[in-house]
Formats: sequence, structure tokens, C-alpha cells
Amino acid sequence: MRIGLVGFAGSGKTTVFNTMTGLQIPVGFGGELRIASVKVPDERIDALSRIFSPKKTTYAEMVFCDVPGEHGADKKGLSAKALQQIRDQDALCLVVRDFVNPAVEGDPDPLRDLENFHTECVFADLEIVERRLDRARREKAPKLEIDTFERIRAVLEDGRPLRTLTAAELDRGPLRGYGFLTDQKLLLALNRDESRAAEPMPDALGARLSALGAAGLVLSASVEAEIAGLPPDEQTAFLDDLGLRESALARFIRASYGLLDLISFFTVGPDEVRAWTIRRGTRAREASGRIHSDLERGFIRAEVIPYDVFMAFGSEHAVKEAGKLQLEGKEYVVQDGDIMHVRFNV
Ligand SMILES: Nc1nc2c(ncn2[C@@H]2O[C@H](COP(=O)(O)OP(=O)(O)OP(=O)(O)O)[C@@H](O)[C@H]2O)c(=O)[nH]1
Ligand SMILES: [Mg+2]
Repeated sequence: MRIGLVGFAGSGKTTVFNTMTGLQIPVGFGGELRIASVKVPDERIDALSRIFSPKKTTYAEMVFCDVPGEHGADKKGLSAKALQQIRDQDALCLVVRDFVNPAVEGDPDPLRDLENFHTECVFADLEIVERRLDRARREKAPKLEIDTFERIRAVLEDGRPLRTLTAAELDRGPLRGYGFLTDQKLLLALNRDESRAAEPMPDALGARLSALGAAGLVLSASVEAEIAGLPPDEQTAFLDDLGLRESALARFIRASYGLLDLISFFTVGPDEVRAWTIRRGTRAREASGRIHSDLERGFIRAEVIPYDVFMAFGSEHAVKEAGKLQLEGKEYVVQDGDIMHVRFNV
């Protein structure tokens, strides 16, 4: 699962990347594509770790990729190389500038930048569709396939992103491998000047985002980068001063998690307390395969304690005594925060 920080030059992507990763990549223009994995902060793991005092505590991880906003030949839009790098991501976080950057011409205009980015993605997708249709006709491809591509061409020509089509409206099977930009999940990070970090998202921008099937959040990357460098107790005081309750890092990671429809389940014990990432809707047998393929192969049943239940009773023993331990089969849909112990036999 790789989330790409994407957008136009000078919008603050590398600054966001630094905040998330604790790295200190020089900001300014350009640079290389960079990838780093980030621990997903989770208070539930902190609490479980205090209770079990395990040898090792492992948080879930997410991978972020800083994609430079290299311009195309017109000096405005994105280059073909940048678009290809964007295509390679599993989901997109569009960092939009809402601060004055002396190195970038023009006042900040987040709605315009969102519109421009969307238009570039629509055109890039249309190009793929046209090429595919040309070839399909030449090769006399099955009618069903041609129909699908003609249908998505109509949607794109209408300026609509493919991501707004439900699974019932669009069978994505034949589209796999094309990497349509408008089908990627999209989170907009409105990157503000620190003085306006606590102001809400403007209504017009919020409305446009929901029409595009995208989510949004507000942050101030440069100030967050400073906060990330402070000791934890000073961080809270600094956030209070800005009128913020929580660091953007935590909000951002949660939003990304939600965007990808990811949840965590936990394994606990004296050796390790650990979070595992799965897609919402994953069943117990498949989820156990995240831990080890033997568990999936030899799956017998899962002993499940929801996090809140565990905390209410304070120990596995107390949960069992109270008859609250859930014995679940392979079809059980794992819930966010489930503490799982898998019984298996290989
Ligand atoms: N005032 C203010 N300046 C910011 C903020 N975020 C980034 N900047 C500044 O904007 C400039 C560009 O930031 P970068 O993070 O390098 O931008 P980028 O999106 O990575 O740019 P490219 O790599 O060229 O696509 C730097 O001088 C940052 O210090 C912010 O939240 N507020
Ligand atoms: Mg950069």
C-alpha cells in the first residue's frame, strides 16, 4: 500500500514527507522521488504494550512516496514522467498550496489547483482509453471490452472521475493494470500558512471534493515539520498555541488509513504486541495469513477479543471468565481493534 504525495511544484510535498517520516530532505524545488515507511501511531497499541510489557512492540506501517511535481514543457502542468510516477501509486494525496510561495508565480488558489490536477488526470486517462480503443478495433477485441472502454470514455469526456462509479456501475476487472489516475483514491491536503492552520476547509472546496469522490484535510506542513522535531511534551503545548488538538501526522495517517479502507487487528503476548493492517471486510482466515501463511493454511478457528472488551476486563483471563471470548470461524469478518489468537494445525 503506497500513498503518493503528489501535486504541483512548490506545494509542500517534500515538507509533508519530512513531517511524516522524520527525515530532513532539503525542500525547495524538485529532487528525486523518495519512498519511506511510516509507523502508524495507535494509542491502543501503546495501551496493550503497557499491559503486556512485551519484548517487542510493533506498529502498523504505511509507505509514503514523495513525487516531485516536475512541470511539463508548458511550464505549468505536470510532465509525462511525473504523471507516470503518480500512476504507480496505490492512492493519492494531493498536496495543494494555500500559502504564498515566493518561488511560485501567482496567489494561492486551491480550487484552481484541484481543478487543474483533475483535468490533467482526465486527459491522461482519456489518452489511454483512446489508444486502447484503437487497438481493440484493429484486433477485433470482444464487444464487451470495447463497450467498457467506450463507457468510461463517455464518463471522462463528461469530466467525471472513474472513482465516482460504484462496482455495480463499472466492472473494474478489465481495467486492472491500466492505472487510471481518476480511479485512484484521492485525499486532498490543503497546505496552509501557519497563521491559518486551524481554519476549516472552505465550503466550495469541500463541495467540489465530494463531487470528485475525494476526501480532504487541512494542515500546515512547515509548522508540523517543526512540531515533529520537538520533544513530545512540548509538542502538545505548541499545538494548543495554534488552536490544534492533534498533530497533522496523526490526523493525516488516520485519514490515509480511512481512504484506503484499512483497519488494524492486534496480536498480543509476552514476546510481541503487534498491529496488522488489513482491508475492511477481510475474513479471519485470510487475515491470519498476514501473520503467517501456515496460519491461513491450517486455520481452525480464531479466538477474538474486541479491544474495548479487553480493556473493560483488563486481562485475557478475566475476559474468558466472563464468557466474553469470541470463538470465530474462517468466515468471520475481522473488525478494527480485534485482538486475535489463531488456532491452527499444519
Ligand atoms: N508558509 C509556508 N511555507 C511552506 C509550507 N509548506 C511548505 N512551505 C515552503 O514551500 C516551499 C516548497 O516546499 P516543498 O515541500 O519543497 O514543495 P514540493 O511540493 O516538494 O515541491 P516540488 O518538489 O518542486 O514539487 C519551501 O520553501 C517550503 O518551506 C507551509 O505550510 N507554509
Ligand atoms: Mg519536493
